[in-house]
Amino acid sequence: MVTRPSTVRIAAVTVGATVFATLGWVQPAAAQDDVWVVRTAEFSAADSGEDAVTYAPGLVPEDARIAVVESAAADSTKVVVAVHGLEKNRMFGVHVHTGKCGAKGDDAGPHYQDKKDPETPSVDPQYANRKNEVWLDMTTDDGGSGGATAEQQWRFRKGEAQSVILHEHHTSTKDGEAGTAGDRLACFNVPFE
Ligand SMILES: [Cu+2]
Repeated sequence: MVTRPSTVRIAAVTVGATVFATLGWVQPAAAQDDVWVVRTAEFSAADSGEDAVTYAPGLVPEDARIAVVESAAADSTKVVVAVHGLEKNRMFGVHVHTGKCGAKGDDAGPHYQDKKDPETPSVDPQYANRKNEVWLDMTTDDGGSGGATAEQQWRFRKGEAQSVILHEHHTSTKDGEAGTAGDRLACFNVPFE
């Protein structure tokens, strides 16, 4: 019989303009479109159904942690990711994907693209690039921590960007394999807005 650790903790908080308004904060008129999404979690087993799952426990252990922050204004979006407890001194490719995490890495679907490539899979650098997609490649330090920030001059279409995937290696920019970063190692559900 397999018992799952009871220490898995998921802290998930979305702090939006309405919350601040409820608390009595003065909301500047220009900030109506502002978005502030914060998600943190510990990774769990691939078949756990949790919001953060690992497909490669040797590289992304079940007690590793991830935090993602989305901060968006009128026509721009910033995404920050931080991780802890991953394989040390290792390169990871990281992207925003369209679908939700599942028991298999492929469940999260392709990369989110501002301008959608008519061809799939999208490996054309004209579409599969760091301006049209959200790339958050990172290299972990001696302690297994890492982080990255991406800034875009556009906003997500609501409901079309739902996860962050950690990949095997940094992201290629070559024609014919642009956007690819090897196997999917772990996935984290983030409801980008
Ligand atoms: Cu990806």
